[in-house]
Amino acid sequence: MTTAIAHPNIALIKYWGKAPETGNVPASPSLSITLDGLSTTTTVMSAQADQLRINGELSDDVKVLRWLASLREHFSIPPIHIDTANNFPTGAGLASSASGFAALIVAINAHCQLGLATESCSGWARQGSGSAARSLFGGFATLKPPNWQASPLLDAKDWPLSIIIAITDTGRKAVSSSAGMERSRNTSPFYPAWIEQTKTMFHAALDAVQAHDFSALATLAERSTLNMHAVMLSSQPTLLYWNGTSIALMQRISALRDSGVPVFFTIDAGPQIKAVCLPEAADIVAKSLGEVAGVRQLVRTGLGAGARVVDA
Ligand code: 2P0
Repeated sequence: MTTAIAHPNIALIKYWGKAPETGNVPASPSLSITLDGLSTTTTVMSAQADQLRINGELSDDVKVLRWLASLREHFSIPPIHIDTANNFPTGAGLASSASGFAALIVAINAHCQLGLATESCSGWARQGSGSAARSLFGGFATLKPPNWQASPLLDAKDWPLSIIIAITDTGRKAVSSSAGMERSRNTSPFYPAWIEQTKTMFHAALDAVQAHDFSALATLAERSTLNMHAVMLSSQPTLLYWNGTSIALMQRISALRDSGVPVFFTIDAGPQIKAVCLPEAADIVAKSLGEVAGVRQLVRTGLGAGARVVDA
């Protein structure tokens, strides 16, 4: 029996759209921060037949089962029980598939002695879910060509940032990320510009992180979020992942920054708002976001470590 833990990550330069080749390859590079407080814990044990449990319930999640089948085309993996649980809402724009596939490949790699290096685990995690590739590493990570395995960029301790997640709705999203990306690629008139712009912004963001330039990173990260949501909104049918509270939170964070507070927002395919700030601003940001009507819960966290085995 082997247990692994992984944390979700939030992309600051986002990926939304896949390349034409097989293997779940993104169409553009991305840069992320791995979180600390939220986690997926996954236990793998040898069994008579495969079984998957997600948050205690038996599941036949097609994404996981297909991924396991493709892993078995390359490695000898006996029947296993997989028991995986998140300490945060699943499928609600909090990157549960990122921490999920990262924890799963790390647990299987150790349990079945596949002998994969972390970068190779990242490549396998990506085939399950693009963003999962980045959760193999802690702190700041990138996912880029040519091999589309993630790489560590900066350690969590080298530039500690605080993250305040404002949860506005815990329901599952109506359109999955994979389906949404395909819809955007096929129908948004802005999609080609989005991909080109992301490549440029990715390089600028690498410089901002290496220089610890919060203000430059804030501008780039908010532009990446808004460009991605512009592509989502201009897809047909439209992909509107926000609710009214999401918009109120964006306005609140913009007002805070205008008043000199070092904070910016980032939003994935869901209605939750993630505020990223320098640690000294975390109290004031949390207090301010907590006052916005419609916020159900605030989760405060920092930058965390990469996926790892915790019990073998
Ligand atoms: C990202 N997202 O870069 C972007 C920003 C959400 C918005 O990658 O189809 O679950 O499984 O590869 O990784 C979420 O999509 O999609 C995602 P698949 P994934 O984090």
